[in-house]
Amino acid sequence: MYAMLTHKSPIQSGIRTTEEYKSVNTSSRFGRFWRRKPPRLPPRLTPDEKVGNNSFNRGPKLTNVGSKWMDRQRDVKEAFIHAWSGYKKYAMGYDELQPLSKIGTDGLGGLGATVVDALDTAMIMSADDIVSEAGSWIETHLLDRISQKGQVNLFETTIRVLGGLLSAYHLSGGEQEMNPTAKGPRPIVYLDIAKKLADRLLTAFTSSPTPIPFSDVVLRDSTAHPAPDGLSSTSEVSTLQLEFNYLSTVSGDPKYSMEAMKVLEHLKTLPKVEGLVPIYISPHSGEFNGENIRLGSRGDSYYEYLIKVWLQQGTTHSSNLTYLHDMYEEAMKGVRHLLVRKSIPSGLVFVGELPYGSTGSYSPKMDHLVCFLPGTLALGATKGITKEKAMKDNLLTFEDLENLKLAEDLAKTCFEMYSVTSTGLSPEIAYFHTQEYYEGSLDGGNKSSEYLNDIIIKHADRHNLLRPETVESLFVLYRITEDPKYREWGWQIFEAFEKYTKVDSGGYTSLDDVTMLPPHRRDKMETFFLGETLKYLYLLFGDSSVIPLDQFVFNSEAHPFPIRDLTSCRDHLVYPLHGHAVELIRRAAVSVSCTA
Ligand code: DMJ
Repeated sequence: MYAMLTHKSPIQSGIRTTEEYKSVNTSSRFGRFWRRKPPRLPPRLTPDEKVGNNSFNRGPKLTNVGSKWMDRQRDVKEAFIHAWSGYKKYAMGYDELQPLSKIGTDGLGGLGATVVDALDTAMIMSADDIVSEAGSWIETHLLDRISQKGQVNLFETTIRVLGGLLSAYHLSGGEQEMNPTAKGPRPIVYLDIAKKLADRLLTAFTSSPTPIPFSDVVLRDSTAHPAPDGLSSTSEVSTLQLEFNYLSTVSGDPKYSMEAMKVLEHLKTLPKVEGLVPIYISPHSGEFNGENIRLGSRGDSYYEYLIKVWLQQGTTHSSNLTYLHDMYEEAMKGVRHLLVRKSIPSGLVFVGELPYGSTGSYSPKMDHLVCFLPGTLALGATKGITKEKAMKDNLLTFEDLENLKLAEDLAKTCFEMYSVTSTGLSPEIAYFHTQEYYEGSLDGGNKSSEYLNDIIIKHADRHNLLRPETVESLFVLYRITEDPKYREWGWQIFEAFEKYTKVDSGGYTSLDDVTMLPPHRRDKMETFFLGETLKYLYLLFGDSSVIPLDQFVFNSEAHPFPIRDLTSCRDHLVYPLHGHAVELIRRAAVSVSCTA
């Protein structure tokens, strides 16, 4: 605390002075907390902090390791500013930017998805101008859009827009009923809009004859509809709960959580294959449809939310959600038993698919989307603390150790999916060479990769959409194992994005073929490039005490929500205090965790 108030920083302009800070806090819950428990003395500063980690003005380069990562983190922030500047210039208020055509496009229903998805990344990076621009657009336009727009997808709107609003509410000081940055609107504005949006989205649950929601909502008349084939994706119906739970916590209205949690309670009762589930489910019957099992598209975040929703409640609050932990653990055993294999000749560990169920043939196909799994496995194993601490305190079960090992093996495979191509960027889908499966002459084009014969990339799968899953897992694995190789891998991936996807006039673009030099560009900047990819890279290169993984849980679109756990209050006091964003996030975390 003392360190924060006296630390001189060129970007602390939004931080209150000592006197302002004291007076604001005398009536806040945060203030009450401090009166109860006096702050510790300032922690010792690391080399990163001593040179001012929060300064984004390039000074003389320092030779130590800390300064290398500070420089790299600054490069990621510059990339974010470049991405935003293209969006702002050509597409402000549209869902996405087409950076080559220099126009905006509404592929997600027209709620300005990039603005909302990018906002908390800007907050975390202390990109204050962007926080103001995005915040003021949201305050001025988003409510009208919500009441006037047509059909939106329940899942996409929940993870990107509702999730983005809620994390912005939290990171801007919402629970403290104050705005510590003075950038953008008051936090309550984000919460009010989130509630109005969620009230309409709730129709997807309440219109369905079963606990499984319909996939789409028409916002202007609050009606909900099933997808044309009548089915919902399993991952979509099970990837709403972090957001609706958190909204219930901060709004005090249980209805959001109740509807969303009915889905998971219902899924608990359905038959599974060693914990694994088909990728479609019918909102009409409430039953799974078909036998296709995979952890890629339509399956992925079912597994992610099982463990994250359990973690969200805090381990001391979660006894009634133990079933989620059990479902997760059974599913991961199923993954290890039925889906994990090794490629030949070089033995990359991968997760394949069972398109015809457990009795049908195995497909050695792995979507890039599956690369969320290493991060989720590592998080589930240590619950967000470091591996070293978990081992020292004897906290890891046999299952945790198996999952952690698999996490590290899969993270390597995901990284090799990038480095096997001539651009250094991953294809959307890879196949792996096994005894039963081989297709020649379909490699990634990087002749120096030792995995050129292990990874097969079909022509139709060679595109790259700027997806986050691999850097997400590298970030989580770095935090948990503290192995610097994950940072180095992340840097290589970032450099490839810079080299091949950056558009000079502003923004970044998806690619058609990562195996060709130069790659043909696709003309689309997905919202998750700002919401997830650049956020995870920034956090990977930064101080591990920013948004600690035992105190925050990231939704599927990388929007962090605080974990509810009274026992961790102590830990909030020992964050290294080196900047605006850290202090902002620390105060927000304290308020919810220690006064809930
Ligand atoms: C994001 O919208 C989310 O991460 C989602 O869960 C899966 N796909 C994209 C990013 O690839």
